This record gives sequence, structure tokens and C-alpha cells, in this order.
Amino acid sequence: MKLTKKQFKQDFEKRLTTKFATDVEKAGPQETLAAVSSVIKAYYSKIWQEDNEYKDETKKKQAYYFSIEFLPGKMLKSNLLNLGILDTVRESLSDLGIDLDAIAQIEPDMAIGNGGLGRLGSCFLDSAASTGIPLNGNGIRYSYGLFKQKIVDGYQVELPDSWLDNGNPWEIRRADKAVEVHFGGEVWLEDDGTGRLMPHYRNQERVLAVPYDTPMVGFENTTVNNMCLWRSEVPKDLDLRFQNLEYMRQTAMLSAELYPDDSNYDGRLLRLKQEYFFVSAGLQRVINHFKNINKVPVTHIADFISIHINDTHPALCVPEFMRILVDEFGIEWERAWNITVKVMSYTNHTILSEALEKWPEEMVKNLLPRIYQIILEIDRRRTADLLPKVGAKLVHSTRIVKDGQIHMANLAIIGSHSTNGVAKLHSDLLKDVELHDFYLIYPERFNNKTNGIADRRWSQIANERLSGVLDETIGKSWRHNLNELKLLEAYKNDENTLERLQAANFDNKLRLAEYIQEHNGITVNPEAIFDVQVKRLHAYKRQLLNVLHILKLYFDIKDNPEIEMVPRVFIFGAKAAPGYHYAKSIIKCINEIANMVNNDKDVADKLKVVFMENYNVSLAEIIIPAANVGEQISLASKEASGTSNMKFMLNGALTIGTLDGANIEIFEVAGKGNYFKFGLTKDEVYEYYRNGNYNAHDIYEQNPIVHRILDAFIDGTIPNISAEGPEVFDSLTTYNDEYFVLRDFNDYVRAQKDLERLYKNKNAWAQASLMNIANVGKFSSDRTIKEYADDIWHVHEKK
Ligand code: C3B
Repeated sequence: MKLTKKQFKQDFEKRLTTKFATDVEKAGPQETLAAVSSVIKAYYSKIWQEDNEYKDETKKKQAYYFSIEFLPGKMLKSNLLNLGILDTVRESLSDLGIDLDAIAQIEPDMAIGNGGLGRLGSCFLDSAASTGIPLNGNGIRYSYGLFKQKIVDGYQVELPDSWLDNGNPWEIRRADKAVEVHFGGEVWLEDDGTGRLMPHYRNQERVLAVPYDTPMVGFENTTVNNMCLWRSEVPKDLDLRFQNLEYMRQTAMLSAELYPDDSNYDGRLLRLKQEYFFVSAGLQRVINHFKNINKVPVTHIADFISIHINDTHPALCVPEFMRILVDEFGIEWERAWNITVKVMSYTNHTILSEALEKWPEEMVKNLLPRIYQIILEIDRRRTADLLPKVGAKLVHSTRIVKDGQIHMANLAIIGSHSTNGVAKLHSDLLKDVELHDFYLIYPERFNNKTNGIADRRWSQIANERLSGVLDETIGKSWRHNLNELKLLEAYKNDENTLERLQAANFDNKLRLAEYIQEHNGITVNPEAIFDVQVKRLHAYKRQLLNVLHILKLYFDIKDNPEIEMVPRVFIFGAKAAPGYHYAKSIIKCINEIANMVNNDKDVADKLKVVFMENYNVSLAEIIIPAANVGEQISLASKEASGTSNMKFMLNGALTIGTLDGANIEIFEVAGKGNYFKFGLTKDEVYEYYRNGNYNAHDIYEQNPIVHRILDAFIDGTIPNISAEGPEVFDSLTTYNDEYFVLRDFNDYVRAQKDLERLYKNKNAWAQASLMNIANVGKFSSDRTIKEYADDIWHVHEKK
């Protein structure tokens, strides 16, 4: 949009008066932020309204991304960038003595997701809007987002994230579009007089679902899509004379908390309730909208909408859509089923069995009696239909209802026309191993969509220094099309460019060093290699492997304090799920090792270990641009894709990684010599599984370095881990090292040495870094989302 400084200042000052009865001089930071946000909201609202009208008039097909998590982070700068007014607003505020970055800083992160899954959803919504693809989000407006992590005495402590305390300037509450969602009670079927069985209900619990719309503003275009988040409330007409506080509490709980504690029955029930809540509310709204806009029978709905099931959490979309078509529109079962399969599509994000949801039949039956009947009927008809075609073995292995449980992934695959994985290796594993029986029955449904990242946030917003150098070197076309970064390759031998790229990275390192000084009280040397592992803490991601290598370096120094070594700063950021005991023990170990290393005089500044508290999207935006090395060291086959690997590449860090997830595709395009690969391949891992011949204890016994490092966990070398040390030690020895940490250790050390060698050659390192940036184009989520739009949803870009 076009905006002059004069206009913005006028709007801003007026807003301070009308909203807060104050002025620039007297306004506090929260008031300033709220007034700026409110002015920006007014700017995009017009575009939003016009785009909605355009969509309604043209009646073009729209897609809906149903996801129980989103992780947008802060929105102010992203909205400014996308509206094309970031510089104008920055300068205007500066004229008024206000620092945009300082006020942007206090905006709370919108953290209604846990990690990669939620962040991918937000990258997709950004990319869809930016490429003019009509894709809308549908999720839950949790009153409390992902917990805030504090580190106390080395332990993770979880604090609630009350991100809505100061209101959310971006959202619009649409009370007029509220719908009801029903739970429990009894259902029975009665002939409606025409021979059709219709459901009747008694004693259902009613919940009001109120949508809050948050605009997804496209990058310098006229598209504004919607992210609809549902809040649970008590229906207004309900008689609350008796002050049924328990009912009110339960209703509020439904949208209170991201991922309720699933270690007990009530917590699991609540999670299932959340899943149905946002699925039912979302589908009702989508179908209501369809009916209002299109004057065609609902049997044509597959031409107008596409519903995406993001991981198994929204898999109830399948039976709920069937319920609406069959019970509410009176469509005959087979026809309704064909429509449902056409409308639905599903992405699998992990092969870890604990994440493939299963719900006890009893639970589903009691909470969602009608949905339970429909699931049984889907399962019954499919079994009858397939038995003669594919035989009992295949039918059984792929059934939705078995062993007293509802298998949500099976439901999602069977009820949709497309199932995709999120990187080539992962999609192949689905076809060949994990979902092989489904693949035999429905080969045409399987496909791959390698993940991507909303590159504008991870470069233009997070790394202005690098962006500036890129503009000066190759022009600005890369800002619109990330593939244009390829132009940078021509400068591979240009010393000046290499120097300026490294200087940008160095400035980002200074910024991070300052942050670390302030928050951790640790002084780090900006000349050191900044070696970063940021992601959720999970055994399969193998933060422990990184830790063992750090201990190796530490002992190398202790044995020979004069040893020559490129100084390193190892940086961790990771939250552990509150109930994941082992992950929390690893956090404690990292912090105690950090204390030991950082305070050891022999080490000086050769080695520093920093655990950064409360890793989130905003912190990622500070850490990743400062990295030299990104650690992507999961056991091959376990990380479906990973997306931080792409963010590091975009920012010029080199990857040290296994042949897992999207690392493989990153290595392919980065080119030989520009990454450090190590470790078992997925085939070798599966070979071990087949033969059952992995023996971690042998490695411990036979490798003196490993022996010494592991002993440090139990012999008091690392202080204050008398409970956690033995736990880690046992996991690697007694319990045979589930994720092959010890097996990959030697090769990891070898790759780390290669890395150090390259870093010593400043020019060669800078060239490798440039090659990473130049070849990152493939990993823009603009590319990914276009593939979903073309191949799966069949929705089209706005021209
Ligand atoms: C994650 C996977 O673990 C990552 O490999 C992947 O890059 C992202 O999804 C996005 O596809 N994931 C997650 O964060 N939460 C889950 N429940 C399942 C997968």
C-alpha cells in the first residue's frame, strides 16, 4: 500500500488520543504498541474486506487448513513488511522519538503451538496469502499458549503464558458467526417416515464456539486470508440461575490450554474434546459460508472447498463432515462418502508411534456418540467392500476400529484422497514401511510435499543486515522470489561480497552475544564458531549426542590446556514437554555441564556452553541469523523433515547433520563441501531393527573416549546431577541406547573435525556459506504451498 510519513504520523497521533486519551510524549510502550497496531489494522482491514468480497463474488474454490496448533510469533513487523510500509513506519516513529524495534519487542509471541508442526502451519498461511492462494487456517484460540520456560537451578520450570493480558490487537471477535458444538448424552436412530434413519438426541452438553478472525496479510499484494480461532463459551440462553460453576469451568477449559496434560484420563478426554470442538465448529462455519455464497446443492461442495487435516488431531473432520452431509442435508451415505473423500486431504508429520493418535472406543462412544456410530459404519462398509478385493490381512492391518481403539491416522487416510509426508525420505518411509499396507490399497493417494519456510520472516525481518547485503549485491528480486538468490553464485569468488556477508553474520553474532550476556551472564567470544541446536527437546533429536561431543572437547582441553582449537560457543534452545521426564533430565545435564565448562579456568574462552531460556519464534529470529553451524543430528528416519535446518541455510549457516528428513534435500542443493554429513543411514538403522544386533554396552566397553565421557555422568565429574546423570547413563548402556547415540558418536566427532578445519580457512567457509544462501530457494514455503494448491487442493492463485 501507499503511505506517507505525514499520513502515518497523523493517524498514529489521532489514535493515541481517541483510544488512550494521551499523546506521543505521555504514552507508555504498551499504549504506543496498541496505537500503532490499531492503525495498521485499519490499513489492512480495507484490503481484507475487498478481498473477501472478491472471493465471494468469484466463488473460487477455497482451502481450509485445520490444525490444532499454529505458531505465528509476533505479527507487527510481519504485517508492516507485507503491507510494504515497514520503512515508512519505522522512520515516522523515529521522527517522533520512538524505536520501532523496541515496541515490536514487547508484543507477546502468539504461541498457540508447540514446535515444528505449528510453525509450519503459520509459514503456510503466510506463504498462501503472499502467493494469492485462498487458504484459511482453522484452530483453537487457547487462552494460554505454550508454557514459558524458566531455568531454575538448571531445571526447567513451566510458567503459564497468559498472552492475552493486554488484548490481541489483530483479532476480530465475530460473535454473529458463533455456532454450537455438542458432546455426550444419548443418541438413537428413528425412521423419519420415509425409511431413513434419523438421529435423535437427549442430554447433550452444549458449548458455544465463538470465532476470532486474524488476518493473514499477503506480501505486497491484495490478498488477505483468514486464520479462524475458536473460543469456547456457555451458550447465552442457558439458564445459569443455579450457577453451575462446574459446567462453566469445563466449558472455559475447552479452549484454555494448549495440549492439556495427557498423563491422566481427564486430560486425554479434554484433548479429544478440543479436537472435536474446533473440527465441528470449523466445518459448520465453512459449510454455512458455502451455503450463503453459492446457490448450488451441497452435493457440489467438493468443487468449492477443500479441507486439510494437519496431522491426526483434526481427523474427526471425516466423520463430522459425514454427519453434516448425511444427518443434516439428508444425502445418501455412499454419495456423502465420495464427497467427503474428495474434500479431505491429510498430512502425516511423524512416524513416531506415540504421536499417531489412538482413542479408546469407550471414550469416543461416550463423548461423541453419533460420531462413534458413523466411524463404526465407515469401518463396517469399508471392510465389507474391501474383503473380497484385497483379503483379510490387509483389511485388518488398516482398519479404523480395532483392539478397542479408534486409529486416527487410519481414519484420516481412509477418509481422504491424499496422504502426504513432509520430506522425500519421510514420504518414502510412509509408502515403503510405516503405511505400506495402505499404500498397497491406495497407491494413488500417496505423495510428498517437502516442507518449506516463510522466508520473508526468516530473512527480511530476522536478518536485516544480510538482506541489505543481498540487495546491494544481486538486487531485490530475491525478496519476491527466493530462487533468485541463485544469482549470488556468481559472487562466489568475489572477496568483497564474501567479506560483507561474513560481516553481516558477525554483527548478528554481536547482537546475540549481547543478549547472552544480558540473559545468561555469560561472556562469549564473537570470533568463536557459533554452533547452534534449537528445537524441542526429544531423545530422537539427540541433543545428547551434541552434549557428548562437548564433553569430548572439554576433556581434550583438560588433558592439554595448550591444545589448539578454534573457539566454540555451543548454543542450545529447547523446551521439554512438561511430562517428559527424560527430556527434562537432559536439560538439567546441559545446564550443569555449561556451569562446569564456563567456569573452568583451563577452558578460558575455547569453549562456552549456553542454554537459552524460553526458546520461541522471537528468540529464533535472534539466534539463527547469528549461527555459523546448525545442528540437525536426529537419528536417520526419525525427523520427518525439520524446518530449522532450512532457516539456518537461508541465513548462511552450515549444516552438520545426519541423512534424515529434509537434510538430505538440503545437502543435495547446497553442494558437496558445503555441509557436514555423518552417521547411520535410514537403511542401516532399519537393518539394526531387523537383526536386533545393536549393542551399545560394547561401545561403552571398547571405546575409551566414550567410556570416560559416560562415566562423567555417574562419577561426580559433572556436579549436581546425582539423579539425572545415572538416568542418562543407563539410557545409553543398560537400555541399549534407543537412538544409536553411541553408534554415531565417532563419525560425528569426525564431521566436527572437518567442520573446524574448514572454519580455519575463512575464505572457504565464507564460500560455503554463500553457496547455502544461494541454493535455499527450494525451501521457500511459497513453493511448498503452491504444490499443495496445485496437486492436492486444486485451488488457484489470485491473478
Ligand atoms: C514436526 C516434525 O517432528 C518435524 O520433523 C517437521 O518438520 C514438522 O512437524 C513439520 O512438518 N512435528 C511436530 O512438531 N509435532 C507433531 N505432533 C508431529 C510432527
